[in-house]
Parts: sequence; C-alpha cells; structure tokens
Amino acid sequence: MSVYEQMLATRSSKGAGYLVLVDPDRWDLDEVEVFIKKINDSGADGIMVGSSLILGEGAQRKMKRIQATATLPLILFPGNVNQLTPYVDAVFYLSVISGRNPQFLIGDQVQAAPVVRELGIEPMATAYMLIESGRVTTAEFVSGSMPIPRDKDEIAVAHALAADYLGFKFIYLEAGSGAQYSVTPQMVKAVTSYTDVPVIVGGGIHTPEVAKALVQAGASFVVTGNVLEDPENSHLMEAFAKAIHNS
Ligand code: 1GP
Repeated sequence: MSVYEQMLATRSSKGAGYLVLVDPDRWDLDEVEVFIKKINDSGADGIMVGSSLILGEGAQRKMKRIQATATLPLILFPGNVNQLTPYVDAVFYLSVISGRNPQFLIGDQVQAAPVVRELGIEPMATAYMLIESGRVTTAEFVSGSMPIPRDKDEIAVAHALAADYLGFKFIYLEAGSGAQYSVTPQMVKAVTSYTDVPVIVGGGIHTPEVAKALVQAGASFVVTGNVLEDPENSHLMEAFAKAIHNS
C-alpha cells in the first residue's frame, strides 16, 4: 500500500491521524533514535521529517538512522530541494499556493521532479497554505510570501477550492513552526465544508485539546513539532494520539 493509501485508510478508520514532525537539526544521532522509538510506540500514525533549513552535519547519516528506526510511514517535509533523500518512504510534494512566489509554486518542484523519480520515493502533491499566526515564521520568511490573514476564512476557502480543482492530494494549513497562534478551528471548518481533500493542520499546536478541536472542525491530520522537543513533554505524544483519534 502506498503511504497516501495508508493515510486515507487512517482517516477512514480513525477519523483523523496524528503526525509527529522531527527536525533532524534539533537532535544528535543517538538522541534521534530514542525519539523515533518513542514516536513508534505513541499511537501516532506517521513521522514527518524536515526543517526550513537543515544545517547540521551528517544530515544524511541521521536520515538513514531515522529510517532504520521508524516503524511508521516516514514522510519528508522538505524546506528546500537539497533535503531530498532516499531514506524516506514518501515526500509531501509541496507547492506554496498561498504565496505568489514562482520559485515555491513551481520552480523548485521542477528541479525536484527528476530527483524524486531517481530516488524512487512517493510524491504526494500537497497544497501548502501559510496562515498568519501572530509573528513572522521561518516558513513565511524563507518562502518570501505573505500568509493568509488568520481571520479571512473566505480567502483560505478559495485557495482550498483551487487546490481541489487542480488535483492536489492534501491541503496543508500551516501556521508555521513555533507559531504564536495555531490555525483556528473556524478556518478548518470553513475549508472542509467546501472540499473533501484531506486537510492537514500544523504549527503552534501545544495541547491535545487544541488538536481535538481542530479534528472536530474537520482536520484529517494534525501535526505537532516543537512541543515535543522538550523531553518533559514527550508524554504528551500519547495524549495527542488519543485526542485526535475518533474525536
Ligand atoms: C508543522 O510547522 C508545523 O506544520 C510544526 O509546528 O513546531 O509549532 O508544532 P510546531
């Protein structure tokens, strides 16, 4: 089964899925292995790996170790073309449709396409929408694009419909890593009342309660990143998985 099919199966059996984002820059080689094992056992449905900029040394070696340890689908969440790696099962093939920067709409995708084919990883076309979240996030800065205002649900809906008509497999509502405010349940509800394309929501989600509210509003997948980087919070992983499944 492809990763995309597994994700659809998760959505239909559990109502929604939980994805944990791992930023390889934040962990050393041994730490990352321990963290991946915790995710494997947490009830999460997949592991995303990526960062806006991967700066650390030995990134490929780390990716190899992550892949060897992960028992869940492993999906690359690339900040740029240089992060492509054979050590994942699939890649969110992102187009930043909220922006008007041609490099992130289609330029990088053209550069990446032959590499993805050569590496044999599964591309999952994902309409990536940056949503304003209280501060300038790295994703916003790096993509050189303006986010959609957080209270303008109708703008998000129009983008989501365009993504649906263009045939994207996922819509990703992104407040940005470390966002001050996550995407609102109201925006998720508005978007999901116009399209059945699975909606992934991430950025600034710190509690299982917020995750649950987003699922109840219609999110098909919820992503957490930063909050689990504090070892004191690692117990939250199971609580997130429980809150997201069948809410
Ligand atoms: C993935 O950017 C998010 O969409 C992760 O955000 O690190 O704020 O959870 P956090």
